[in-house]
Amino acid sequence: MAYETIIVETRDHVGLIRLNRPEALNALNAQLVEELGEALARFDADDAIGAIVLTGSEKAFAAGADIKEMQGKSFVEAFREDFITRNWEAAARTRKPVIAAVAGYALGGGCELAMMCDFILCADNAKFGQPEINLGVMPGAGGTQRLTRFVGKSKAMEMNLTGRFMDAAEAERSGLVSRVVPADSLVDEALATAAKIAEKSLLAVMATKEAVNRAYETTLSEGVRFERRMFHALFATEDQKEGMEAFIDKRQPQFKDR
Ligand code: CO8
Repeated sequence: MAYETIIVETRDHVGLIRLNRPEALNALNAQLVEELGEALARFDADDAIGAIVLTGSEKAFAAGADIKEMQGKSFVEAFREDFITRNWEAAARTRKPVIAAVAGYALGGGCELAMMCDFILCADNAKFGQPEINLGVMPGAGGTQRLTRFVGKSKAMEMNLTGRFMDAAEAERSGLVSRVVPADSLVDEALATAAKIAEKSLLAVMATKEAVNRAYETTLSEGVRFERRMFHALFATEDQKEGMEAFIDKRQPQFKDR
């Protein structure tokens, strides 16, 4: 599949997707969102892939939805097409882990896209923000919801109401990102992290991802019950037998994702 707005590569068992509209700081237009949805779905369905890295350039992960494309839209158009929701949610729908590797700007829809991934590694030059308020609108893809869950009401409210950007240190301090790394090693670090995940049993990885995500959707007692049931279910896999046997035999496990 020939893509025009993203670059897709495979490194060992990791799928790497780079957003690639340098002329617009990777602003997310309809074509990019469509292509990204397609690439994520392909990696999700590819048995050779165990984890996915989504990144941009050193200057921008993505500076938001494409304002030039969006500007002329009417309410009726936006509402009838449910303005780009279908593929926007692709990162959140992917069952394999998706790591956002963010350098430079992650603004508006760019910040929302990063937050749809399973975790965010960022470069020391990263800047996160929800500046939609400056355009006379508000976030439309999770900025008021996911950011609040990540960093708490006070910070999310301030960022959404003022449009102020958060730098990498603040993003790490507030729990928005898992780690900050030097900009020139961001993609390598994200690929190494993804490769580590890809070595595990895919079944255990997917079950773990589902269980952590459940923490955002339900009560503690329901979440813990869900976790326990998933834990029990993994005893039906060959990978559980192999993983525990390998530990006892003092060797590396050979998982088969079965
Ligand atoms: N859309 C379109 N083009 C953009 C965008 C964007 N979001 N961001 C930057 N560009 C373009 C600029 O227009 C410029 O193009 P040109 O050279 O043709 O003039 C080029 O990229 C370079 O940008 P700048 O010259 O502005 O670069 P600077 O380094 O001076 O500034 C900034 C960088 C601070 C990132 C600045 O570009 C900026 O403020 N960009 C807009 C950020 C923004 O407001 N983002 C939010 C957009 S709205 C949104 O994301 C809503 C999402 C809702 C999703 C709903 C789904 C259902």
